[in-house]
Amino acid sequence: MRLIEEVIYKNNTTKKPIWLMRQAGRYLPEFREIRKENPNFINLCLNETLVPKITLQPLERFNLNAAIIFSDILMIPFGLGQKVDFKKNFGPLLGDIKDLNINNISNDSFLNKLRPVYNSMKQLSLKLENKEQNLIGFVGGPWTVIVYMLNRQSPKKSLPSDIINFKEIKKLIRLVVEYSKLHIKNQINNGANIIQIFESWAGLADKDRVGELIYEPNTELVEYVKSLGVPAICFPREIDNYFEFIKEVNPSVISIDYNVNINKFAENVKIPVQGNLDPNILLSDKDKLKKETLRILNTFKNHPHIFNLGHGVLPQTDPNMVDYLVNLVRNY
Ligand code: 1CP
Repeated sequence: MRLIEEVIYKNNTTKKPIWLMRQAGRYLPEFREIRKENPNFINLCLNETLVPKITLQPLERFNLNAAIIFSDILMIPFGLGQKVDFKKNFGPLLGDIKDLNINNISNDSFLNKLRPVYNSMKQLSLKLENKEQNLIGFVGGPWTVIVYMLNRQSPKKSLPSDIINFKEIKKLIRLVVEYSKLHIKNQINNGANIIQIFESWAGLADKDRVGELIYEPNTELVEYVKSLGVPAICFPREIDNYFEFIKEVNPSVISIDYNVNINKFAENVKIPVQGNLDPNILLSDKDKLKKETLRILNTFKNHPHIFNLGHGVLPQTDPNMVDYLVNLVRNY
């Protein structure tokens, strides 16, 4: 059993595994090198030579406990046939959902588009077979995915009213849930042994509709992941009430954002916790980083805990700071 699984299944509190959201990416010069030659981000995510390579780049540098496949939550809209681009210095840019022809979507059409992701996963699982690292697959939370599908770009802080009032929101959530399950199943069948669900825009869901928009779809995915014998980590970023989320959704692990006050958190939850260092601390200095890292480790000392950030590694992060952090946690 690998370390993260020991924390999840055996409630091990003495060992503190670590991986980082966005651990592969723009803060690594070796990634930027590849990215420069591959301006089309979707094509990069479908490249069966480069995806395993990029996924393993952070593991070659740092003593991490997991690899997370280099991919994106927007591969689901892409698989459904929506246009998805990534513009430099802007982020994702999607086509109009009106152009999406529901009648043309089938399991076969979806799987044919995403097959390279599963082939990359298979290669990675063979490479990690006898290693101590877990292999994490992921999907976006259904709400977060439809926020991009409808808004066509990052919502940043708020959503336009035509999205909030979109009449067919339930139908769209159903579609995304069904294909997320298919995506999860194929990642697990090709070797993913943990699934993380990134509900990054949970904080933007209408408080009165959090049940139908967040809890119900996440519960369905968590139950599905567990039924396939794999743990499900949920990251409902900036959700109003983490305790209610845990009670309603019952994930294997709750991943918390960096705004969560952890002082009272551990004593009020029974499940393992993942998080929650502010990625901005990695931009400061080693003293500050050490102090904050030890505060988090000490707070979760007697609780099953997977060390991680409260959101993704920022592009301007110095890799030496990441190395310092990983060693601090592994030697704790
Ligand atoms: O080089 C570039 O310009 C691309 C930057 C980039 C990268 C490195 C994007 C575009 N996606 C990724 C990879 C990625 N995305 C991973 C890889 C695995 C890892 O190392 O962690 C993962 C897990 C994601 C997941 C993802 N994509 C999320 C959920 C996590 C989060 O950050 O909240 C979201 C919201 C996206 C959408 C997306 N894709 C890319 C960007 C820049 C964004 C965010 C845009 C926004 O702020 O709304």
